[in-house]
Amino acid sequence: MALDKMGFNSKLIHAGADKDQFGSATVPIYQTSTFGFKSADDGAKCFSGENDGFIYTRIGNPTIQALERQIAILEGGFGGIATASGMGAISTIYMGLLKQGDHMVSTNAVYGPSRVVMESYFSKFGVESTYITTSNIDNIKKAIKPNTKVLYIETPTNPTMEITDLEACVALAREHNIITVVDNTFCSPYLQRPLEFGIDVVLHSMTKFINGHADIVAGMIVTRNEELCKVLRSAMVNMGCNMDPHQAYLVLRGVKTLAIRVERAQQNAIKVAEYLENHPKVEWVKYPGLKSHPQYKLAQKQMDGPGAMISFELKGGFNAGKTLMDNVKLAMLAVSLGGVETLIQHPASMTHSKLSAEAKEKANITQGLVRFAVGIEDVEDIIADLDQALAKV
Ligand code: LCS
Repeated sequence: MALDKMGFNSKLIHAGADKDQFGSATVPIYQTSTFGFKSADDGAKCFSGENDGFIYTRIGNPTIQALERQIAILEGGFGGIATASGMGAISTIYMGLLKQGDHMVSTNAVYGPSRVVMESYFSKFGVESTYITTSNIDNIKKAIKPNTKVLYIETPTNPTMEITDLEACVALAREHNIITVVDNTFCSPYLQRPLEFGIDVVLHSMTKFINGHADIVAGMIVTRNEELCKVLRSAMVNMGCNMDPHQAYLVLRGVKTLAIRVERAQQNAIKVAEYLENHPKVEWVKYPGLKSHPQYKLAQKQMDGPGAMISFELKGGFNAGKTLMDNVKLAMLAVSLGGVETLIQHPASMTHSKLSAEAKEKANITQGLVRFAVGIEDVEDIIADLDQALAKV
């Protein structure tokens, strides 16, 4: 059966499984830095692109290529570019798409370092950027300038769970000849496929849901067309943001269970979000599966489910949140998300601590905001853990 005719679950199992000469069920780890050429002519032709043999692992490797193909198929794109980390993917995109004098419009509540890289480093080379609440499309319209080249969207945002209308962004960007980029980490391709809405480039921190087992750091870019794929692959290869074959093997192993992991974590998250919303000590909860979420309808339109990330604030603000974090026992007090284990963290002092106080305020990253990444444990245990910790607040 052709891969493109398969359902999502079948693609998870079969799209990465390039068979080797022995018919192995999994993709072998080609743990090599370099590949021998058949002849001097073959070497020259591999470099010129006439022959498609492998050359050197920073440029390409069979284990990594199997993963790139699989994630590109899951996202419905032309091709994938694997990177050492999610930040490697983001830096590659900035480097590949922007030059001196260009401008980028971005979501203000993006993952902290996605903004730090642009404001602290790319700004030194004359790239300008503006950060706004992209869930309001009028803000994007106002932020676009004649030199805007990239519209960079994170939806839902980390950690504020704000949702941006992908279709509206594409329509607006096309009017102005702007390349659209979406960080799809919080959803994974199981819950959201931005290329289907016309987005040009998708990226992932595969450290999160795609790998799912909290044992590696990894990134991926998927482009809708060949031209963008070439530009970004060249940036990745030349900057050395490449993945390692062993890393690729672990992601190929983890991604097979993406659908059942996300399904289970999401079922748990719906119950946890409802529990929190009804708790007297909770001030507010932001979760796309709750009717109280400001973009609840939009989430239903562009996401196949609300996911497993929740942000909330307790009535006692930061001190109450601190007491909660110090008293949970099953939930691990740690950054990251999308693994099988439940994690809790405080964005203002942890993942987003490098943002200025003003940037945090504009992005709604309040001092009291607690981020909860729901895992696949028994939901009764997750709720009992929160219950005993909240009793101490
Ligand atoms: N994009 C998003 C939405 C992220 O959440 C992260 C990491 C990245 C990109 C960067 O990926 P990495 O290089 O770490 O693979 N988010 C983290 C977080 O929320 N806690 O710790 C890391």
